[in-house]
Amino acid sequence: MAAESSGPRSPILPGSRFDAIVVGAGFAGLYMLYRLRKLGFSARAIEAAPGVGGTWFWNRYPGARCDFESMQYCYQFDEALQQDWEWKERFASQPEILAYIEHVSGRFDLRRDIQFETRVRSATFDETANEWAVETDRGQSLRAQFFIMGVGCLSSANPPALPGAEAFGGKVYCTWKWPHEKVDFSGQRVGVIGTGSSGVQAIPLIAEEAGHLTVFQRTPNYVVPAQNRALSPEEVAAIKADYRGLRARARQLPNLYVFSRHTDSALSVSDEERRARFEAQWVLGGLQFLGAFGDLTTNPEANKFITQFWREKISGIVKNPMTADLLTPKDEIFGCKRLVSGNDYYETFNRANFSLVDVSGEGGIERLTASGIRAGGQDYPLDALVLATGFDAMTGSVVRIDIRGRGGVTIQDAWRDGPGNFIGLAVHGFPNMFNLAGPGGPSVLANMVACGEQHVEWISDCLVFMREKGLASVEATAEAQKAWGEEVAAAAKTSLRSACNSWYVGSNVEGKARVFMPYIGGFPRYEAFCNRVAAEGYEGFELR
Ligand code: NA7
Repeated sequence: MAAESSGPRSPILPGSRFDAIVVGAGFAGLYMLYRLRKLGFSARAIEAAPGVGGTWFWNRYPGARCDFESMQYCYQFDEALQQDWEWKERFASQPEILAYIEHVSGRFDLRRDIQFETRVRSATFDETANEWAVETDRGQSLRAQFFIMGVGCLSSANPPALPGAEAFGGKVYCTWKWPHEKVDFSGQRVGVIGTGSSGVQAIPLIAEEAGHLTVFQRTPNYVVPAQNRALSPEEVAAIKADYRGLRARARQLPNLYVFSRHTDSALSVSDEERRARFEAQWVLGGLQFLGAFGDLTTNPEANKFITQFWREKISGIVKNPMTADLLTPKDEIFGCKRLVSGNDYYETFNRANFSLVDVSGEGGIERLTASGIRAGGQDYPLDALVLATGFDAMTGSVVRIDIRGRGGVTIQDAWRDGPGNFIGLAVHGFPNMFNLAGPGGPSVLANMVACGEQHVEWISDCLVFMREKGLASVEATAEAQKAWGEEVAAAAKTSLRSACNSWYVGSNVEGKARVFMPYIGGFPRYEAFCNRVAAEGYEGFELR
């Protein structure tokens, strides 16, 4: 487990001038640091947490687990590393992932260039020197030619403004900043707000411990059983025998992820065949359900079959018909919000110590009181409240830094109408700045670790190119950025996901511009764009 923040704050490391400053020591930031160092660039990573891991450092709530298979949701840049590490479960738990990231940072001695417990407050581009002036919350002034953000897509929390919060006498826990010590809910009356991945993963485990658990649900989600299990030595050995082959196959797939996927239309088969296919994907478990047919998230007719299937599944599991009905998504488009991969989620609602409260109505949750929650005119007494209310996704962690590019333009202004960028990596007006695995790239729609690696390698190549040519700055042109924005928007139009509310379009954050942020055109097409740009001498960038 990561180092805890007991005792004095992590020391301030010496040095104030670097080739690159990397923000964040999660999967992407760590690999960026490794790569920069290997290529002979001086680099410093700045990390707010007292340990490595990024989102996996903070999100340590009960049940936290990845929804991508562990043997693919890990680095591939080092063959010995991927051969040596032994994943225990098909879908790794947060402690296992954190242990892995800790192992990587130790194996490559990365910590010595990471300044922990420090936040980047501001980054200002100095047009005369062609470098970034970076200020931290510990009073440091650092400078670097390149400013590279690995700040994560799901790391800036979006807590609801609940009236009366200050009056509540119980304890409040947030899934995104869970205490490091075990929280004991034994015998307590616990409330959970939020039924996205975090809530769905935490609820069954909290229910086992709590005296009574009340879930306040605004929107029912599609929850597919993860079918998690221990990995057998035979399947691990089979993957390791051709790990490179598996990675190469993943690169040819839209989500950079090998799983059972069918490309035929849900409309092209009989009712029985369709039902059997859904059943088979359900048994396979997890996000693979999306691969049942090729048109589930593009064709409304195909999408509707899922709603019926889910209704039957839920009513087959949940005994109380009213609870089953509340849990059933009705008008929600399947796949609009991220499909949730859970363990024993629907089964948990058969417990005696459980209540499900619908807060989808006008007033929703009215307020917190001294002793609990008031919703729908009723009081629900609580000793503890768990918030699992999600994130200001994809842009939140970027725009909370005071970033100023050419002419003092802020990133908040530049992104007022959405996170414009070129191939997801760079923003016009912000020379020598790169953003890892964020909006404009496949990122959250694909294997985030592998996407991060591709970004890191692309940026590294670009920096080497600049060093060899003696270039001072690289900046996406306005034209290239506009054209890429059109490509991202055109790809989004083909998916039902762009037309409904979710964090993918920013609708969960008040006032946020509504734009489908990730690139849904598929990883192979995306990578081809990136490679073409590089092969043509960084076409679409102005090099000075
Ligand atoms: P999500 O998926 O954004 O889920 C947040 C949940 O919180 C969702 O059910 C929301 O309901 C609910 N919510 C948010 N605000 C409120 C208020 N004010 N009242 C009631 N309910 C509320 O976040 P997660 O952390 O679960 O998962 C994020 C990603 O991390 C996930 O997609 C995986 O990629 C990993 P809503 O649906 O908006 O009605």
